[in-house]
Amino acid sequence: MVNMLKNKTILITGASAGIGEACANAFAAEGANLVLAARRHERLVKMADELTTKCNIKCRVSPLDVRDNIQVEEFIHNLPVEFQNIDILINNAGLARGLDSIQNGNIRDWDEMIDTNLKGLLYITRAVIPGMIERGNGHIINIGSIAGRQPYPNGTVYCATKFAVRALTQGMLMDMVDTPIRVSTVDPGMTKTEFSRVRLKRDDVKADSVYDGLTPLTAQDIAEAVLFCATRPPHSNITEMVILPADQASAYHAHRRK
Ligand code: NDP
Ligand code: 8X3
Repeated sequence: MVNMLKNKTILITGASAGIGEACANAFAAEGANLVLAARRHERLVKMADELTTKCNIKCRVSPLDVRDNIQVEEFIHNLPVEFQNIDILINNAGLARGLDSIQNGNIRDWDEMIDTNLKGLLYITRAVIPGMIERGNGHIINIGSIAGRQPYPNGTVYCATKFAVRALTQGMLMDMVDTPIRVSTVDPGMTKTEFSRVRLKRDDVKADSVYDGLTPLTAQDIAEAVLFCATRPPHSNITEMVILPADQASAYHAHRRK
C-alpha cells in the first residue's frame, strides 16, 4: 500500500464527525487529497486547516446537504479543476432518527432517514460516476450497517435504508461490471460516534447507555477497514465487509458486562 493513495482525490460525505472524520484523517495520513462535505461547514474548515498543515495535502471543503439534489449537482459541477477527478467516493453521510415501532413511527423521521441514507447516497453517486467511467478509474465505498443485514425492532425504517444501501451496492456492481469501477460496502456494528446522540435526539445520557457494559468500535476502526478496501490492487474488489465489536454477535446479540 506504499504511496498508493498519494495525490489521489477522495470525496467523503458526512465528513464533519464520526466515521467520515476518521476516514478523512486516515486518508490524509496516506497523502491523499480530500474533498470533504457535510452541513456543519465550520467543522470541515477546522479539519482542513489541520490536515493540510499536518499531512501536506490539498483539501476542499463544502457545505452540503446530500438530501438536496440541486445542491449535490452544483457541488460536483463547481469543484475546482484540481479536485474534479475523484478517485474514491466514500458514501458515509447518514443517520438514524428515533427508535419507534412502525405503528408509532414519526413520518418526519422516516423522511429524514430515507432522504439522507438512500436518496442522498444516490444523488452523490449519480453525479460522480460518469466522470469515473470517463476516466476509467474509480471506487465507490458505501457505509452500510449490520442494520442492512438484520432488521431489529423499533429500527425498521433505518434498517430498510441500510438494506437498500446493500441492494444498491450489489446492483451497482452488476451495472458497472464492464467498467473498471469498483464498488464496496463496509457494514459496521455498534460504533461510538455522534450516531446514538443524533438518533436519540440529543438525549446524551440515553445515547451513552447504548454502549453500557460493552466495548464499541471506534470510528477509527471503521476508517482502517475503509482504507484497507481502498488499497487493494485494481483487479481485486472487496465487495462487502462486516465489522462488529467483539462484544456483539448480531444486530440483537451483545454481551454486556455488569
Ligand atoms: P455521526 O453522527 O457521528 O456522523 C454522521 C455524519 O453524517 C456527520 O458528519 C453529519 O454531518 C453527516 N450527515 C448527516 N446528514 C447529512 C446530510 N443531510 N447531508 C450531509 N451530511 C450529513 O455518525 P457516524 O459517523 O456513526 O455515521 C456515519 C455513517 O455510518 C452513517 O451512514 C451511519 O448510518 C453509518 N453507521 C454507523 C454506525 C454506528 O454505530 N455509529 C454503525 C453502522 C453504520 P452534518 O450533521 O454536519 O451534516
Ligand atoms: C448503526 C448500528 O446497531 O444501531 O447502523 O443499527 S445499529
